[in-house]
Order: sequence, then structure tokens, then C-alpha cells
Amino acid sequence: MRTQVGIIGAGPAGLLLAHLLHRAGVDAVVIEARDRAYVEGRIRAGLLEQGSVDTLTEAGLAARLHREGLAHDGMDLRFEGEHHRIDLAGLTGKRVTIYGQQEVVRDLIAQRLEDGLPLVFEAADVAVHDIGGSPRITWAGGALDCDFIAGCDGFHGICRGAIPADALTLHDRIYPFAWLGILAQAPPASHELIYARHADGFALATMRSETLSRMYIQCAPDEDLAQWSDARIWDALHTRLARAGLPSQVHEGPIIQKGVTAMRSFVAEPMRYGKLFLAGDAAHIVPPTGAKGMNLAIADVRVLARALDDACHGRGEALLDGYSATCLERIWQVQRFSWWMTQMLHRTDHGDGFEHRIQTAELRYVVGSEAARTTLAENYVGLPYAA
Ligand code: RFL
Ligand code: PHB
Repeated sequence: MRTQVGIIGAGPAGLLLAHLLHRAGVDAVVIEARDRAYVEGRIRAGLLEQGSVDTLTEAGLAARLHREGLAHDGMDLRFEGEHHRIDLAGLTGKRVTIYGQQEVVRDLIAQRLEDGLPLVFEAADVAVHDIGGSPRITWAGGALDCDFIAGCDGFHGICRGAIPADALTLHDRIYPFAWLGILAQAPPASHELIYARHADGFALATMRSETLSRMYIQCAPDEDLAQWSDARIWDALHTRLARAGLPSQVHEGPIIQKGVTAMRSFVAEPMRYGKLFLAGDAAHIVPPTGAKGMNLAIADVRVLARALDDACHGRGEALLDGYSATCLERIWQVQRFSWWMTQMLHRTDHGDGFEHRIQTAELRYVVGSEAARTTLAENYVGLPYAA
């Protein structure tokens, strides 16, 4: 029997798409390369835009999110020892929510299994065939004929590479810095997020709960973690997050996870070839400074689910034909914002202090102008979805 949609990848994009399709009465199979424990344990994004929370709520997936998520009405910007609160709710009427990506993924997997719907873990050697005609997905020990394939297999997946190179335009910027991220058993520095621009480099204090801190510091892309003792990490955080004349708010505690994340801006266009549709990180990457990666994946699959619903129910392919262009409108807005936050907050100096002074001027303008604060806030809480 033919399945309507074959979905490759059980990250937020693939799992949410599968759920939205199920609610629309479209059958789908999700095929994931890794095992369930690995997928559920992968620590990544933490911040949901208001629209992402609304999407998960409307899809009936947000009971735990509303119990355990931490809603934030503002965030802090720090530079030159100054600290300034950006009143996100006051400026936009919207808020953001801290809820780990792995919690979103856990909720989605639990729902899928409870619904008794197909989700294949540990699928080795996944490949796609005849994507311009009658699509077929194969893996070690399995095969699936389908009408459409959704490539939700992240940046390192196989779907984007299955599209002929001359049918894709790739835009790629790799930044000359990275983030060293830690998870620590310590109360968050503040109940809202703190983004700090410091002469030593960027720092971000975020959290996963009232007792679990997530913190990042700018480092080199090839940074050797062995050079970063816990004491050195705490020192860097105290220094970069300091406010003049006030004690550092950073609370130390056991560090239970450490890792380095590379930073890039990447877009593959168009996000479709024949019957294959790319969504989420398979099609685009943003530097994490704007907290947008998972939110953009959710925005893509909202559009794709509606389009596949129409196509699979005989209501035509106009939305599918418009899928890539509709998504790319938002993607480029989000790319711009993520790039802007990144270049405003990271150390990019060439040694003469020029970039540092430009950043200070820009940050002073942002905190000093309601128009500029509103621009930041509107993008941070999430731009409205296309109708
Ligand atoms: P994912 O989550 O990478 O999922 C892809 C899935 O596909 C599987 N896969 C395959 N399956 C079958 N066959 C193959 N050949 C396969 N190849 C791969 C993988 O195992 C995986 O399960 O992509 P998706 O669903 O598009 O979701 C995107 C998000 O994961 C990503 O954009 C965010 O994590 C980015 N991001 C953030 N986004 C936010 O919205 N807010 C944040 O606060 C935020 N912070 C972050 C971040 C990413 C970070 N890192 C580590 C990259 C902070 C960090 C540090
Ligand atoms: C996180 O909570 O992991 C997080 C929050 C905001 C960002 C990036 C990461 O900009």
C-alpha cells in the first residue's frame, strides 16, 4: 500500500509535521536514523516564540509545555557594564517561553506512540529514489512508496543532497567564532535571558528550569574543550555578564554538559524538488543568537502541513507550489534578524576597536530608542505568520 507522506527525520520539524498531518487525516510514516533515547536526549534549542507555543497549543500538544514552560515578558541586554531590560510584552503584546527542544520532541514522540502511528527509529542507510516521479524511501530492512517526501532530516541529512546540485542555490556564511555551551545544576542568573556583549566576547545566560542553567560563551570554532576547566568557564561568565558596581548574578553549580556549537547562516533555495519538500534545518541554518532555529522549523511545517492536506485531499497543489516561496519570505526575515543580533553582540574586532565602538553605538541606539527596541522585540518574539 502506498503511504501519502514519507517523513525523514524525527526532530521537531518531522514530528510536528507528522502530527499536523494526522490531525488533517493524512497518513504519514516517520523514519529516523537514531534511536529514541538519543533523539530525546539531544540538548539544543530552548526558546519558543509565541507563535510556536500557539501552534503547539492548537495542535493539542502543549499540556506539559504550559505546566513546565517558563514564560518571559522581557530580556536583558548588557554591554560596557550597563544593563537594560527590553520589555518584550510591553512593546509587542507577546512573550516568549523557555521549554527545551528535547521536551518538545519528547511530547511529540509520546503523542505519536500513544496515537499508535508509525515511527521507525534506527533506520540505517536511508535513501530517497525517483523524487521527480514516484517517490520511494528505502532503508536497511525497509521500504516505503509514497506520494510526497518531507525532508526533515536536519542540516546533515540526506534529503538536500538528493536534489540535483544545479536545481539548488546555496547561500552559506560561516562565522569565525562559535559558542561553548554548558548545562549546570544552578539557579539561573536572572529569571529572564541575559545577552551580553563584552570585550572578551559574547555571553548568554539562559535556563531550562528554576534549578538548571544553560549558558553560552563565545569561543573559537576549533576551541579545545580540554582547555576550559569549570573554573575558567565560571570566570568567563562572571566577567562577561558583570554589571558595573554590582555583584555578578551568575550562580555556580555542577556542570553536567559541555559542548561547542559552530555558527553559520545557510539557506538552500528552492525548498522543493519534484515530490521532495525540505523543511527546518535541512533547508536552512541560523546562528543561535536570535533563538530562531526550532521556531523556523515549526513555521515551515505549518505551511507544509496545510499544503499537503490540500494536495492529499484533492483540493489542488497551489499551496504546495507556493510552499518554498511562502517559507523563504519568513526565512530571509529571520536570517536577517539572526545575523544582525550575531554581528551586534559578538567580538569581531580586528584589533583597533572599530567594530567594538560601532557595536556600542548600535547597542546604545537600540536601548535608547523605543522604535529600535520595538524592532528588536517584534523580531525576537516572532514575526506574524503569513495568512
Ligand atoms: P533536527 O532537530 O536536526 O532533526 C533532524 C532529525 O533527522 C535525523 N536524521 C535522519 N533521519 C533519517 N535518515 C537520515 N539520513 C537522517 N539524517 C538525520 C536526525 O537524527 C534528527 O533526529 O532538525 P529540525 O527538526 O529541522 O529542527 C531544527 C532544530 O533542531 C534547530 O534549528 C534548533 O535546535 C536550533 N537552535 C535553536 N532554535 C530555536 O528555535 N531556539 C533556540 O533557542 C535555539 N538554540 C539551537 C540553539 C541549536 C543549537 N545547536 C546545538 C545547533 C542552541 C544550540 C546550541
Ligand atoms: C537556549 O535556551 O538554549 C537559548 C536561548 C536563546 C538563544 C539561544 C539558546 O538565543
